[in-house]
Formats: sequence, structure tokens, C-alpha cells
Amino acid sequence: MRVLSTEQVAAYRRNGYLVVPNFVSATRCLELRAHALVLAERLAAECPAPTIFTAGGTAQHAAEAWFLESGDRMRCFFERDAFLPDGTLRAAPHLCLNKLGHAMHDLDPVFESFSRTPELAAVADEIGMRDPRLLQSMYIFKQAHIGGEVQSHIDHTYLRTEPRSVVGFWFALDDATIENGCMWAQPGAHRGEQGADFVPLEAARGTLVLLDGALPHRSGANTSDKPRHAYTLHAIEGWTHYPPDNWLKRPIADLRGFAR
Ligand SMILES: O=C(O)CCC(=O)C(=O)O
Repeated sequence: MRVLSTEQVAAYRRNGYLVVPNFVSATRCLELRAHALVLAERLAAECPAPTIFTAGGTAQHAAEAWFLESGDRMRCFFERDAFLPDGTLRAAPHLCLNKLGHAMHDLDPVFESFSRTPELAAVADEIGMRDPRLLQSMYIFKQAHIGGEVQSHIDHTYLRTEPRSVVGFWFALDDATIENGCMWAQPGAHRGEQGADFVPLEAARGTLVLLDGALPHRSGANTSDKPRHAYTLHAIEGWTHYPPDNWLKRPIADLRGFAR
């Protein structure tokens, strides 16, 4: 199976990103979206008091452990602006979430089948991955009005292998526009080229955006009244060294690829 053209692969290498419209059908996107809301409601109900994410001291420590121990689990994380001054949530918990993370691709059958497809296996192969392993999944809500900004970063900082190998597979489950906080990336910066401005990666529902692990990218706050749901997978090469001081603690040998 061939999914990307030679020109698309060349553009990915040159720019460090590739926007692939219509990669997933709208129906599949809406199925995942509906399922994520049900899962979110369950996870939010199971979550210890969400106020633990607001304050300093012990509370902050608990919040960090909640994050750091989520690499092989499904957990929910709240938006900073979801809290009223008295510490209570502005709306139903699942409408206040920033994201779910970080192992839905292994632990949830609906996410698993979205994450492991022959088309994704072909894309990974076409961009030169030899032994892709799924390390992390995130369901990002970017809620209307309160969806926070994601500051510029490279994924290799958070998911480090030696040598560098991480690739992001980001799926627009809603139309992502400048207004509702689409991704932005700096073309060519993964090759050390400096000077290019960030460009918006507007993406209609069903679009796949590939991101080289060394490419600076960010997304704006969502000040609009339209949510911007997205799902993202990060894959690393199985033959690399995965240093144990990475925040996400999973042995590389336990990770599986794109095949079901
Ligand atoms: O969806 C976003 O706003 C940011 C996602 C991101 O940074 C990533 O998938 O690496």
C-alpha cells in the first residue's frame, strides 16, 4: 500500500511537517470523538478532587505524580482556566478537561483500532521509520473559550531517544483553524534552519499532520466558541536507546507498532 506521494515525503523532509487532508473519514473521527467524551466522563468521575491541580505545595506534588505516573494509564488533566476562584469547576468535569493521556492506544479498544491501521503503518514506512513503536497517545480537547495555549516545543525534549527518532502523528477530529487554536510550526527548523516564521497548520476534520520530533511547534489558545478536538500519537524507533530518565517510563520492548 502506498499512501504518501514522493513529493509529500520530500515536503515532510524539507519542512519537518506534512499536512495530509482526508486521511481519516469524518465518520471515524466522529466515532472517536463521541467515544472520547464517554471515556472522559468516566475518567473525570474516577479522578481524585480536581482541585489538586490548582495549588502549590503538596497539592502540586500530587499533581506531578498524577502526570508522571500516567505513561501506561488513562488519566485526565484539567484546563487551568476551568476553575472558578473558589476552586470549583466552571462546568461538567468532561467539559473542563485539557487532555486525556497517555496510553489509550494500548488500553482502550476504540483508541487502539484508530491508532493501529495499515495506512498508518504505510506512512511510517514511507517517511523512513524502520521499527515504529507507539509510545504515547493524547486526546486534546482544546475546549471552546478555555482551551489553553501550548507553547513552542520540540517533542524530542519530552520523548528522547538516542539517536533522536520521535515522530508525531496528529489527527484533527474537528476543523482546526487559527480562531480555535490550530497548530503552528516553523518550517525547516528541524534541520537547524533559522529565520522562518511559524506558519499556521489549519486542518479540516480527518487531516493527519506529521511532525518531525525536532520541529518547533505550538498551538494558540482557543478563544472561540468552537472546540478543537485532536488526537495525537508519538512513535519512536524500537532499535534506539530510550534513556530511563525520560518522564514516560515504559520499557521500549513492551511497545507495539502500528499493526493490530
Ligand atoms: O494539539 C495541540 O495543541 C498540541 C499537540 C502537540 O504539541 C503534539 O501533539 O506534539
